[in-house]
Amino acid sequence: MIVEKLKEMQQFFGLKVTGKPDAETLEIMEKPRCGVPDSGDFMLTPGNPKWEHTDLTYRIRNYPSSLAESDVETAIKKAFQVWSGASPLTFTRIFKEKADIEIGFVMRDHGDNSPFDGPNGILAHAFQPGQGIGGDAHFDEEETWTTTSQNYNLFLVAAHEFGHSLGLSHSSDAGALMYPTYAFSDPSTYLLPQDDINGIQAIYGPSSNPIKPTGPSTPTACDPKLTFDAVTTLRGEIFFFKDKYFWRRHPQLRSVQLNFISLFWPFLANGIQAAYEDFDRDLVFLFKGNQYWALNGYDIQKGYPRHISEYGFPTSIQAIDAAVFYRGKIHFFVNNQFWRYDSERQFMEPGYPKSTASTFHGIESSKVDAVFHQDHVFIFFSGSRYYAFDLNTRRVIRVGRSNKWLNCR
Ligand code: 2NI
Ligand code: CA
Ligand code: ZN
Ligand code: ZN
Repeated sequence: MIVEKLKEMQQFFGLKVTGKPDAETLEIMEKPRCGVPDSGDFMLTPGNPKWEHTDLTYRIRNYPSSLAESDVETAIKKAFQVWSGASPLTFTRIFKEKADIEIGFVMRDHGDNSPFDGPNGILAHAFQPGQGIGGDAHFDEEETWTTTSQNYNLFLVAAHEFGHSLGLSHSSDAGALMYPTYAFSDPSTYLLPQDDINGIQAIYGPSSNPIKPTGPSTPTACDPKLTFDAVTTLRGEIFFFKDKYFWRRHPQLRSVQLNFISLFWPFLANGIQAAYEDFDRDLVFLFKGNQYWALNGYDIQKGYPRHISEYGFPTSIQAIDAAVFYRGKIHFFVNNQFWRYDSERQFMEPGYPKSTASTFHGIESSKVDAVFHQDHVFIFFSGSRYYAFDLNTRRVIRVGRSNKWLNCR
């Protein structure tokens, strides 16, 4: 069992797969991880193989039964553009042998000692740069290839495989294209993640484009400048939202996991701005712009998203910074003020908004990013700091770095 785990880890980090805790394995295991595993970096293929010319050619040898030929051609072309946009490489389609990168849809045993396995599992594989089979990409013909969010999007898988064709190995950055597990992203708005840009440029140098491309970065838990978009409890756990991700923390286990918002709630927007848990109704409410959603665990409630004006906000309020539910009242923070909504009687209480600093002495910043509560303490997040405000003594009892909540020092 431990041997299997060690093997898995060695494979992941590109070490020799021995199943034994040897020196290089121990070194990786002892690296500080801040309770968030696998937030790391791109990796080059061992031996650093690369193409010695930048004008690469490709050929589509055959087509899958699951997708129209023109859709395959578009997906492949777009997948190469992902890499040509971030490097000096160019890709030209040719129609006769032998292209640098030969592309084929094959199944089961197909003569390279790496048989495919039918639907799911292994989706595709590609060979590192080199002569002959080097650079070639094979796709499992038994998958259902799509141009949509249905499994599996050919563009995304092809872009991943071509990373291998160019000399990249798997990355440990969960947001990277070269991460070893498939995760859907919308091809129409796809940007090559920064980790993959760093990887391809480490091999081939920067793009010749005068406008240097940059891509989305996966947030790192222990970045001292880390800020949150929204924080809420959810059935005993704490959820910290940031961009298209959230961290999920179990209070007793002290373990923290990074996840995609879209993996849990495919219908939700990225960049959630505020969130609270309604304990009385076992619902979590999430806010972005003037919209909000109600969730019961994984499930969205009927009739959502709704407009925040339903809480009684004036039309001048178009977004909420932070929200917390406490004893039947919802506190909504907007800029340096807050509103209070009576959740039982369903109305905005009179006399609001009030200045945040005048009610919560010590919360002086002009804006709160996120807030949640533990017992009778509100935990405010503003920039890279948090403030624990005791509702009984009505003062700040603790301050610290926001990322302390992700077990960073
Ligand atoms: C995952 C598994 C796979 C082939 C491709 C992926 C993949 C990963 C990330 C994205 C898209 C596709 C993104 N974004 O097959 C199973 C494991 N093997 C053999 C590979 O990793 N092949 O490349
Ligand atoms: Ca398969
Ligand atoms: Zn193959
Ligand atoms: Zn791969």
